[in-house]
Amino acid sequence: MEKRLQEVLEKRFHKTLDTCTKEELFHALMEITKEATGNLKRNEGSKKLYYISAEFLIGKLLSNNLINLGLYEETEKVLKSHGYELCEIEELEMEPSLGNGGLGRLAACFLDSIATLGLPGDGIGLNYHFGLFQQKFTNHKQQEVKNPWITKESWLNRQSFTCKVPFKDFTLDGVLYDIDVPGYDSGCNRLHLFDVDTIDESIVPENSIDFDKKKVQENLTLFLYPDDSDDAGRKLRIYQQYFMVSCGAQLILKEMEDAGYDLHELNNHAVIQINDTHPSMVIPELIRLLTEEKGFTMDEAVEVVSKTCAYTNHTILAEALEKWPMEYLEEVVPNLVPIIKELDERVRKTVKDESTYIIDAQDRVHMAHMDIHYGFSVNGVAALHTEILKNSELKNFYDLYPERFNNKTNGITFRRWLLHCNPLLADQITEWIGDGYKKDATELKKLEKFVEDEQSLQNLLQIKKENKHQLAEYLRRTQGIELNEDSVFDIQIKRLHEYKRQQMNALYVIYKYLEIKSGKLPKTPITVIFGAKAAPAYVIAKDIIHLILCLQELINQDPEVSPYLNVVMVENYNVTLAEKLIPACDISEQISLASKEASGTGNMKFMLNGAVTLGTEDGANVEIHQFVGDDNIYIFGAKSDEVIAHYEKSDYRPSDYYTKNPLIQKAVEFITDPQMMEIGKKENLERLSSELKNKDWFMTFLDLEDYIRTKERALEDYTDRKTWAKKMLVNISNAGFFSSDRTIREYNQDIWKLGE
Ligand code: 26Q
Repeated sequence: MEKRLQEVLEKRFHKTLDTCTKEELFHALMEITKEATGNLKRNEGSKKLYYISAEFLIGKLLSNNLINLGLYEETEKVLKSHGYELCEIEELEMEPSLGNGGLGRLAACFLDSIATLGLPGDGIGLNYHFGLFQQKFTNHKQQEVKNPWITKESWLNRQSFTCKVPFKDFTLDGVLYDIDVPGYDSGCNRLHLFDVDTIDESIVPENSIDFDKKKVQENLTLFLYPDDSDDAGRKLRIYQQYFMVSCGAQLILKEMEDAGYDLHELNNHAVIQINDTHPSMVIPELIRLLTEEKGFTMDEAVEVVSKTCAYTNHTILAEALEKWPMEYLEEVVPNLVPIIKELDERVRKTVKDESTYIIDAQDRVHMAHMDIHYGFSVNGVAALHTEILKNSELKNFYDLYPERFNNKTNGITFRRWLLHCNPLLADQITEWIGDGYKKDATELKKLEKFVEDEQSLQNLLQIKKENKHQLAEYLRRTQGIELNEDSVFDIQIKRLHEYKRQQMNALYVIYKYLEIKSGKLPKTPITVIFGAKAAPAYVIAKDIIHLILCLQELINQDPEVSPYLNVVMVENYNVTLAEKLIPACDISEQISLASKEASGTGNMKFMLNGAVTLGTEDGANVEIHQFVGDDNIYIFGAKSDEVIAHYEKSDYRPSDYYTKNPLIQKAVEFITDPQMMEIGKKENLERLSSELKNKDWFMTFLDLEDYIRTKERALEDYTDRKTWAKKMLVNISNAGFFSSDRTIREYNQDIWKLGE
């Protein structure tokens, strides 16, 4: 490594390891890493997976790739001997922001595991130049600015593949950039990101995310749209989605033909995993290409495509299920309209249940319905989620096709979420049980024998303390935030959404503030940390950010309260910040309204890093609970059945709780307290308060009292450090199941069947 580094620095910059700048060193390391990845063997086989997704939230790649290539330690040593830290070089890398949250990060973890397991499987997505917006706070509000992450030299490798994508009034040329995906001690796959050569970054002003929405040729791949977009944004999303699937479908067919396969046997050589409904148009697009260009009859095309495509559902929120007005499709992708109508006709001929039709009475196209009728597999992402799909949300489809439904509980890659982000813990685990767990995560179970060992528990606490210190240093340096390192770190980091109930956590903060004001001091100081972006058009979500930022100022400036309670909202929460926050966490907040969070994956990352979950019986929390047992998790709140019943009967009234419960009333009233109004904006605080009192669609008040009680219990238990350390260790030892290697093995066994 040292020799190669010196060579590259000399050739590129006429510098040496002792004279180069950190930027030059970063670029040399990137070049060497790309070279080493390029030299890996490609994972191959007679059948290949295509994981098609509008999002791949891959995070920074330098350290991750060095780890997977087995070069990390050597590189670290060489840099150290010349006075550099690898982690400071890594800070120069821009984080690609090609995802909103869970679904995009899941796709990235999956790519890592697919490559690691040696399976031939590539990702297909879009190369958004500015990705998801960058979040700035001004006047206690979120501001969105563009995030130009692509630098002159990057991980992207331009490929020669091109294709034409026919829209209504014009045709766009698709070009392809690949990012290599090295497996951990394994071969390599690729992430294919399609782009348009005519994109014009200059149509977006500095410090803004505005642009001319009509110039599709110039804007198609500029931005990733957040999960709650305005109308103009929605139409652009159809452009993006069709562009992605058309390019993807053409690439897949070309690879199949190049390999000499008969396209009539496409399903024997390719499987396409559709990541939520965002890529669903790949089904009609493949049918279009096969019938128009490859001489297939409609019957032949429909049959082979249906045997090739599999669909993953990530949500049961009705508003997130994509339904496109036919009018939009006619305006954007008229080529697909007759095919979608034909697919709908075929359903109408054989299926009685009108609720499953692709085109509804309002002439809207239900993407998920198309996926289920014309795919061979439908999966949910956690046990509870899949049960809810089968028994309520998609019941009518389950009745039609029970054999298609299956569960694949999500997972995370332990390379990034343990080895990279928490080297102290990873090294300690290796010392205790050897490094077999790095390839077989279930070996973590061996840690359980240390739960009665005093010294081991002390070590674990010491590691947590050091990680909290490192986080404090990092936030001081990068965001000017001061943390009380001796406080309990209680962390909620995820996209801002009412169903995730950051507002409930904020109400706890108010409760605690009022307690402290009345003289009831906590035994251990508490720091409540938030990180979240809100979709720019999601008004209430932005009001919740406003509330948190106002509380942060009020509390941190109050000398009576701030020694005991602090609120911190980190700016621009992203993968890089998650990697610093998670290892430092004591209490992991997973407090969604039961039935609403399909799985969650942050919950798994926290568990793996020795945080204890405070959560509802929702998503994968249910499975975490089963693994660690009642004593090692704090569960509260209504169960999913109860919540679903409330929705069915529409009998939840926030006012019932508000008027009867003085604790809730006092906390809610404080949102619009004069002190708060002085710091924040009346309009925002009043709107949020009235939303809670009158609507509270995600039933904050239903669970608030139990939440406060349970959180108080957790905080009390935290003071018994030894008992708490046991809980930490039990969580780590049971995290093995949540490795994405396990998830991917299951996808392969049950759905993809690669390498048979
Ligand atoms: C839809 C239409 C128009 C514009 C945007 C969208 C859109 C974009 C992104 C809809 C949804 C998303 C993202 C969804 C998501 O991240 N879901 C999460 O997926 C995780 C991985 O399975 C789960 O763990 C989370 O529970 C789920 O919320």
